[in-house]
Amino acid sequence: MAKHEELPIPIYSSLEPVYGDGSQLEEAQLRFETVKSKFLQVFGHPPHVFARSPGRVNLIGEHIDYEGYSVLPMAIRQDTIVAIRKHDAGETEKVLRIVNVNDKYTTCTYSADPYQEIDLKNHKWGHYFICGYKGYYEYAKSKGVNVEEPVGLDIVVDGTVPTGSGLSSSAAFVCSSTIAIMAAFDVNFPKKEIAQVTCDCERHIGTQSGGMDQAISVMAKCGFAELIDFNPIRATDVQLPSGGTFVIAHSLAESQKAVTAATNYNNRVVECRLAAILLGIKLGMKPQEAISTVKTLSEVEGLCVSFANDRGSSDPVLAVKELLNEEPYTADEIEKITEENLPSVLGNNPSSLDVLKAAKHFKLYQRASHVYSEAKRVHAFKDTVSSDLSEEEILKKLGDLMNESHYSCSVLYECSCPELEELVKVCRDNGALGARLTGAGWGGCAVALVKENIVPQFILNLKEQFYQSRIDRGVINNNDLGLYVFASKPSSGAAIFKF
Ligand code: NG1
Ligand code: MG
Repeated sequence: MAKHEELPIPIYSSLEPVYGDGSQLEEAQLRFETVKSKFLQVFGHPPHVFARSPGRVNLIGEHIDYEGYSVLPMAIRQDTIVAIRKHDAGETEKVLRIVNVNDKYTTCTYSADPYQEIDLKNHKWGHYFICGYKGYYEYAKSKGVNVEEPVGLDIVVDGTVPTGSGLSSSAAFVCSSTIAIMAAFDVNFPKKEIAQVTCDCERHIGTQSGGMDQAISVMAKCGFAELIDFNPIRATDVQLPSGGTFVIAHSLAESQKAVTAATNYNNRVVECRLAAILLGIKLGMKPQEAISTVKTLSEVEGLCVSFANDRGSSDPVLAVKELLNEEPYTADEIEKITEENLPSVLGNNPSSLDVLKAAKHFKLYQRASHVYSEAKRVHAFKDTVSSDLSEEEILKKLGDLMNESHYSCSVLYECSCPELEELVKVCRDNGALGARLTGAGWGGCAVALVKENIVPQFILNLKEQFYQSRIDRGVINNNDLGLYVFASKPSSGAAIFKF
């Protein structure tokens, strides 16, 4: 039997295989009806095909995917639906018209040129569709697929993944767009290849992302979290202990990652890259060799481990401790070691240059310590789940690992914020076995591991102790609380619908 990740995206003629047969199905039926009538109303035709792809919650393994390390997310039920119709070759208007069922997002129109530049200075929600559009053409071309001349596309989008929340609304949108475009052009590829294409193409938005979000959105399986490995992308099912539930809670601070990339997300990617190069040099590589070959911390882990072995340990963090300065580095200090100026060390990549312009100093020791220790926690989490400990002990250990992960994100990686700190504390005070920020951070959601039998009370307590004051101040509406705090089961991955 072909491996799950080798299979193409499933094509269904009804909603049940994805949305089950309960209340979720009813909600989905309504959404698909709304998308379809919007389509008819705006374009005067029904769509040819629909695609959907879910958001995700990362259980553990934060900010390490772009360093080549495995992560452990699960898909959530919230998703993005994209309905699409390809114009006939005869239709003259070669534009992509992208409409959202939510009027908050105004219609975006782009040329059908697949090689157009995305205007990053002028961020628009439709840009994520264009990422998928460009990705499809780049990929199809590389595969030798006979790509047709660009034609116009009509598109309607409906998303339920809250934006800026660390639940990957962006990947849900990019993946559902890419898959809808493929379906409109009547091609389908193995999931692991689509996971790679969508990861690569989301970078057109200007973030130097890893591949976690797209991989889980495309490859998720209902009922399982997945251990996602990179290079090559692979997904291994992880069955979570039944006595625990993951509760997702929004800090109500929005994390605008595309807008703050230079100081937050891309800054950390650059710091990790510089840390890796410095470690490579300290461990015997010639500066030129390190600059041209070392891209990630995982690539110098072997050297770090041998260094640690010589001192009777196997922990790469030991090499970081001994070889990097705990004090932040200035650009000058790094350049003395690399013997080359930083812009050229970073290949003059435009988004890295933005980082250099904005950065005062570089905390290489802290970032590398986070990455190496977090990578270990992912494997400890996976091993704990499949160990023969009692369920009680398993849950306790998973909670501890989540707490350690949060501490590392907060103190070493500095990607938390006051609202997340408060929320994580409220979660722990109310009986969570562990709680941590999830996703990129700097706002967005926390995820808490809670014993199944206390979930309703736990959510009530969060309401009282975290959300009520914000409802009183008008930050959110009482009726919307269910959008901001909810328990989540592992949901299924991307799908195509042809009715
Ligand atoms: P968010 O911002 O939660 O979608 C981002 C990255 C991931 C990963 C996490 C941090 C994108 C599309 N996603 O996720 O690849 O690096 O941060 O673990 O940028
Ligand atoms: Mg995102």
